[in-house]
Amino acid sequence: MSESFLIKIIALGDAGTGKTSLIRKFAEEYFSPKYLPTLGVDITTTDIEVDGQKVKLLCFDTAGQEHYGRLRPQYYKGANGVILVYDITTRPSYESLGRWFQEMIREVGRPIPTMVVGNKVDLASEMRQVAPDEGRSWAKGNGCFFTEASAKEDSSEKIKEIFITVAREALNRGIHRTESPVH
Ligand code: G3D
Ligand code: MG
Repeated sequence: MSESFLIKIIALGDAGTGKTSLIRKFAEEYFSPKYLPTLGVDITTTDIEVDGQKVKLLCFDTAGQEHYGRLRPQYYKGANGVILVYDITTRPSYESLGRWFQEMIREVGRPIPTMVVGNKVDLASEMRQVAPDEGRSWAKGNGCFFTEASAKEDSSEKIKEIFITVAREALNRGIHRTESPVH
């Protein structure tokens, strides 16, 4: 039996970009979020396999309050990976990427595997405000993975790849834990 790893992924990005929707779509088949009122976060736990390794993934999501002030350090504490979300139809959410990324590095203490997600691509033809190349080049410049996605229309399998990519990178870099960060 292989050892089971724990990986904590935190969702970052402006309110309304689709963080909660992405996590729900990813965890559709297992969805059972636990709300921890003391932290002001939703935690979704899923057991997945990454390249034959068993991984317990804990997805931390802000419970509607992106600016959670004094709770912030606990949200970031022990994070092993990030999904950093902007909305391709709302340019300011793209312009916020740097602020979220810097805050993450400050709180976690080092860069950790990060996937930048340009969400709501189903609305691209009518409402796009950020070109795919802009997202891609921001991600590349900051050492992050990049994808565009639609939490609304993409399959659960496709959204799952976002989380698996981050988890795989964390495993490859030895950034994981064997004990739950949730007490
Ligand atoms: P957040 O958790 O980042 O704040 P949410 O974002 O997941 O709550 O999503 C904010 C709104 O955007 C929701 O609409 C949600 O349904 C919508 N949304 C999320 N992802 C997508 C997407 O890929 N495409 C489209 N078209 N909409 C999306 P409401 O109206 O419920 O506020
Ligand atoms: Mg939310």
